[in-house]
Amino acid sequence: SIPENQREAWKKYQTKGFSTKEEFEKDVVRHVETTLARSMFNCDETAAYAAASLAFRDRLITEWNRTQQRQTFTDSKRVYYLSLEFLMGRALDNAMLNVGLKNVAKEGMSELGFRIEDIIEQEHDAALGNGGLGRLAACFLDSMASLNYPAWGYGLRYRYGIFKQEIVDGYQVEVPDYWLDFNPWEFPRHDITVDIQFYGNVRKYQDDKGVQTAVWEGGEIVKATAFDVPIPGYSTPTTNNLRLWSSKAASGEFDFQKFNSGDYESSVADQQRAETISAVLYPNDNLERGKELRLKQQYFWVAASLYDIVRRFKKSKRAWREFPDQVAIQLNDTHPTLAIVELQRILIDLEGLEWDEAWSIVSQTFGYTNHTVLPEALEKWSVPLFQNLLPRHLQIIYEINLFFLQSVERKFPKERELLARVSIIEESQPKMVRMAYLAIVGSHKVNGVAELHSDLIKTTIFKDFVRIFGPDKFTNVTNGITPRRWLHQANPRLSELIASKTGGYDFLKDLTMLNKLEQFADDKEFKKEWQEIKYANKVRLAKHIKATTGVTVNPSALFDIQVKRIHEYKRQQMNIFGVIHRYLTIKAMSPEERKKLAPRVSIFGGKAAPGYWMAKTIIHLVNSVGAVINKDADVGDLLKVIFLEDYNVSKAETIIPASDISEHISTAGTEASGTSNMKFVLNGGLIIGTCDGANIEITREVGENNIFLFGNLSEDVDELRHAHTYGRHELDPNLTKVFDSIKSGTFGDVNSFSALIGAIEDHGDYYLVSDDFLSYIQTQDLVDQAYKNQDEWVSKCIISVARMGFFSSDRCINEYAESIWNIEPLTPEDGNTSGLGK
Ligand code: GLS
Repeated sequence: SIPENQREAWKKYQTKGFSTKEEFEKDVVRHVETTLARSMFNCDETAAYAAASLAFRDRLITEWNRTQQRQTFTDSKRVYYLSLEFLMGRALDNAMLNVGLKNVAKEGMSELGFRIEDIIEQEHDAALGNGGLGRLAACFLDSMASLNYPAWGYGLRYRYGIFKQEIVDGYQVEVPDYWLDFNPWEFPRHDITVDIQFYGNVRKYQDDKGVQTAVWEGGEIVKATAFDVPIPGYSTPTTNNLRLWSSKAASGEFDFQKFNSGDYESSVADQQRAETISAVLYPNDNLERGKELRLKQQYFWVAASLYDIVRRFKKSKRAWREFPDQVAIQLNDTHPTLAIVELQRILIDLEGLEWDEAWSIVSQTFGYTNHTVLPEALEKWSVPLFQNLLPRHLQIIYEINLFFLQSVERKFPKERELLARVSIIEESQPKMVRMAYLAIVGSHKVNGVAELHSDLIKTTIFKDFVRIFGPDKFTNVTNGITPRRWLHQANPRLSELIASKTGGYDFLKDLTMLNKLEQFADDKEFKKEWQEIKYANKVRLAKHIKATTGVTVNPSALFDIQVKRIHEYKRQQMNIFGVIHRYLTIKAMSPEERKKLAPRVSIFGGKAAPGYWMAKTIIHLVNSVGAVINKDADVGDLLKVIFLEDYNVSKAETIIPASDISEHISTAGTEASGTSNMKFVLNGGLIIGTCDGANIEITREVGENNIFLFGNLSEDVDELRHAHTYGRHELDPNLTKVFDSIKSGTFGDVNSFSALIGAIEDHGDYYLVSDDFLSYIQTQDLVDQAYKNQDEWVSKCIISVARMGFFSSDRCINEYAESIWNIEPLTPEDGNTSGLGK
């Protein structure tokens, strides 16, 4: 409907974004001088980072616009990925590499007087997540854009991401992470707002025709404003969108009347209460606490996202029954499960559909991914809390449950206990809403994140539901990682070496091409280069260790790394007990024996949830052990123990490429998948691990000779736990010696660590540390021996990398797209885009 002459004018001045060094420099200088109001005389590295980012942002937004127009014009089915966490890390380096202009930027910045490495370092991580679950969402966004899928992410724009961790006197101290001071990667959309209702009551009435309608009225309104983050695909024309919602009081202003009448505090209270909703990320990984504010966050985010999705669908003027042909919504864990209820509410209360028709649409639209079997992480919400905050939703949940239980009763008429077991409402005091059950009932597919995990959910926590819905509803999609960030960006030299042998950088789009490396596993020249790169990466990490901890480590030593959230089930305590065992062994060795030993640096990193006292105690023990061993001149380089402060995505990019061996040693059956295991192997490090999560599939791919597996199997865990409780629980003698040394005060105040030891000695050793300890230290000895034969070791690393193609998140996203979302890629060649594509 736009007249031709106007179209011409728009087209003529269409923004293109730079593509040459000169254009880039011009954009940078323009941003420094106008957007930032500075000049060449006061452009420091922060300003240079800002200007370079803005130049890239301009480019991305041009592609973003084209992508969105293309998706609208072709009216293609989109997937919406709902995740309460997106652990994005830094954006500039990623944007430069994905659009293929890092070299242009490097040369351009150099001509303007800056080193690109220094500019990249200026960026604050976008840390809107806790750990694996949030980083997975970020890898998925990268893959969806790189594979040209029409996809949106929806999340919350927390003012404070995961806290910054400081180590003070060996203890973790949490410091707020205020990251929004300057964030060039987001576009505030003040025109895109949604009013979100809380509290109030439900009034039911019958119209003239006797039809019952429910009206949710009263309560409180909070405003959601959209902030968009462009997500560039690697070497594709697609730039997708991550939409994050920020909360504000509906009026957006404080109450002047209250202010004038002297009621200062309550004049701003409404506003502050509203802003609290998107203020802070809950810092728990694999733990739910049932706090009202968390439920508020969930509903706020889900309601705003659905409003947006439904509005977009309604523009197409299609019939409601076509909704599942246009829209797929993936629930990243149970956190967004309310979306199921909200869509049902929209359809029956606001759009006037019949219950059954609405429910059929809803249950075809959603897919649910489960990320854990740990009972403490399974979400349950108290019914009274729900009743107060979301009264209409609770009614709908009761209806969903009623119809569901009726169908179960028809199918299994004589099984009363089954009904109680699978009810969405748990008959406890108070009653609880079981969110995972609601998610299963309201989705057409449920998936786990690695084979073992997907099997476990079918045989344990969701067993009854497999009987009810049949096995086809349950499926597996093994997690993956993006090779763009976790190889190309984190390890540019290795990426270059691989490119030189596999025929360019195509392997970054088809990771199975890595298999071409296998033929070089015995190639002397290649192995030498490989080793040099690993050594250089270790030197880089050693510098970081020196700068942050003051400890000097020898880059020729074996680097043994365990970085992840601190959790008893991940068993960092077993690792540090193993380190103490090693220390005691070295101390008892003769000088000759010591000469035969491979020097080792044990590196730990990770955050403990602020309220997780046992996890904090583990951090304290690691630091206390390090303080003693690192000062012990008698041991010297043979053993060093490092705790790296504030582990996050950007630090992971330095740490992971520097590992010789990394530890993935969870109690079998507890780690759903793990994804850092994949990152470490992809960067040419080997793994010591249990038969858990994706370790099992990594073993299948790389071969048993190229991984160090140990410990009990998941099928034996229950029996062992049972034996601890009801039999005599004899500890492994090696572990007893370790405990004795701690108890004798070798590592400082004995009382500090008594709970950690007590959990194993007196409280049933739930995580089976003692049961696996001997196998663990013996396997560590095998690692030592293997490392001494560097020639073979390097071959193992090369073969492993060559066989890692399966673990690309591209493979993973293609599986979701085919088996769950039913969506197709979209490129400018597809459909008539009226010349909108390139
Ligand atoms: C997690 C699991 O603990 C990890 O094993 C898994 O790799 C990750 C992504 O699927 O999800 N679940 C969770 O609550 N936090 C995680 O990191």
